[in-house]
Amino acid sequence: MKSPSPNKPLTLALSKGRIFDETLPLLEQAGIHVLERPESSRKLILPTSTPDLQLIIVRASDVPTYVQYGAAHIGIAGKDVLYEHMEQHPGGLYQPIDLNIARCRMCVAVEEGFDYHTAVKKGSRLRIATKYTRAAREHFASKGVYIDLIKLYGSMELAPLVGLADAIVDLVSTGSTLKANRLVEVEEITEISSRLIINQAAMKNRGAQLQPLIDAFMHASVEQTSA
Ligand code: PRT
Ligand code: MG
Repeated sequence: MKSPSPNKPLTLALSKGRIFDETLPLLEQAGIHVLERPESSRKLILPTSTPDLQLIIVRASDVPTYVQYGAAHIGIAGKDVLYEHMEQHPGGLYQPIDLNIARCRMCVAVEEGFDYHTAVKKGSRLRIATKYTRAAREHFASKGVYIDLIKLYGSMELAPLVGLADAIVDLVSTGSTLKANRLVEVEEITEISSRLIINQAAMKNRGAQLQPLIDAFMHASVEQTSA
């Protein structure tokens, strides 16, 4: 696993959308201003007011990969994404801080009217559609429920409505997506928030440069949590 060249700016990998939006205030609190918005710019590398820090904008599920391989020194990713990533790539990443941003919960949901708890009690085999195959497999194994897993990459809410699955494992924040699709949450699997992740080799080689940034994130996330 290579560590990025020491003369290059530190690179922070983020996904656009909620993680970017909720990271901005943390950066601002650390006195770091992002000079362009990913929504209005097509650039994938965004400069900041700090010359030795740049951002790269990647898919949420790709953030751990960029950091693991050292293409970014540091990143922010949801625990949902990290848990799935670590199945194939255990180790290689420090995860020092829970930033408490982009909070939601991972849960099991079914179409209104489907009696999930009775199906589980009867020992029925369930078809589960999800992007989170590791979390789903481990959740149902711990309950002793036999499942067939169907891997999807998005719009999981559709699967029960068209007969692709009996249930989905997905993230819920306000609950309005489930409601709009006549689905109900029947079980919470875990709470989710986003963590700071750091390339292990970068921590060794550029620790002195990284530490103030880590401290700033730590400080800003504590401020935010107690605000
Ligand atoms: O969108 P893309 O396919 O590129 O990837 P992504 O969906 O993984 O990225 P993004 O930016 O949508 O989410 C990034 C991270 O935000 C996730 O990895 C989670 O850790 C976190 N997060 C927090 C959420 C939500 N809340 C959330 N509500 N991620 C997704 N959702 C989706 C959920 O899957 C469902 O479709 O929003 C919908 C439900 O929202 P409510 O408010 O209607 O309940
Ligand atoms: Mg999304």
